[in-house]
Amino acid sequence: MNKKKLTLGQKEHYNQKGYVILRELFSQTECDDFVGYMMDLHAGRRKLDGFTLRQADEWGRTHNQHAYDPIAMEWLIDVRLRQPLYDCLGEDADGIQTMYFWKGSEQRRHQDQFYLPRCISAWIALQDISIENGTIYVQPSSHKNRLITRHDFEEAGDFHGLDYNDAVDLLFEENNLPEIEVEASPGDVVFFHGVLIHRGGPILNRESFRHVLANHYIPHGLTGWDLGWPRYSFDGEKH
Ligand SMILES: O=C(O)CCC(=O)C(=O)O
Repeated sequence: MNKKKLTLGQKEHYNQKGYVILRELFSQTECDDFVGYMMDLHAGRRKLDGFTLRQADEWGRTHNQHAYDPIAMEWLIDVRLRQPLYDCLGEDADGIQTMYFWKGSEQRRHQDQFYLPRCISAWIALQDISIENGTIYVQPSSHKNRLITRHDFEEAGDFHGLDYNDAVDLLFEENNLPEIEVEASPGDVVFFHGVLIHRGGPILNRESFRHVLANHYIPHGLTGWDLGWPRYSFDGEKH
């Protein structure tokens, strides 16, 4: 394993705030190469079996590209991500999901563990990212409050009758904590807790790109993973 552990301060930041940013974990060249590759795929200059966009709109995003693309797989289980994930989770991680964004998502507030129980995220900036091109906004320390689950929408549930994102907005208000935007440069990685409330911010410059690979992981020892997707350990093992 790459032994570069999080410092005590970084661990404390993750535990208290629900996220930690490691700067320049990947090089500019690696980021540029990946962005170039993704632009080529999008333009059809390169062919890759299985390559599709998740949404119908022009820039959409890819979903679980690692399942058919060895390059995306390398980015999911890159050794430099292993120790930070270990330090945040307290155990080794398995990769379960990748999403490549060419542009900002403007996705409403949510908690990733609603979709992927026990997950943690490694959000990898492949270029400069700010409020201009639709960075993510996080509500620090919101991971210390509750996770909204599907049970909350059942008849006796706390958020019965509400739309999921409206429910998260309510929880966000109740938390009464400030929200901050993430500023990132190529190669920076934001590790964040799956209960942390976050969103894709508005894109102020509609022409701008915002190349990001968002990876999701679950604890290696987690049993009862029922989404039916394969999980990949950092040793490259599929299980
Ligand atoms: O990058 C974004 O805009 C959204 C990412 C996100 O919500 C996630 O990775 O869970």
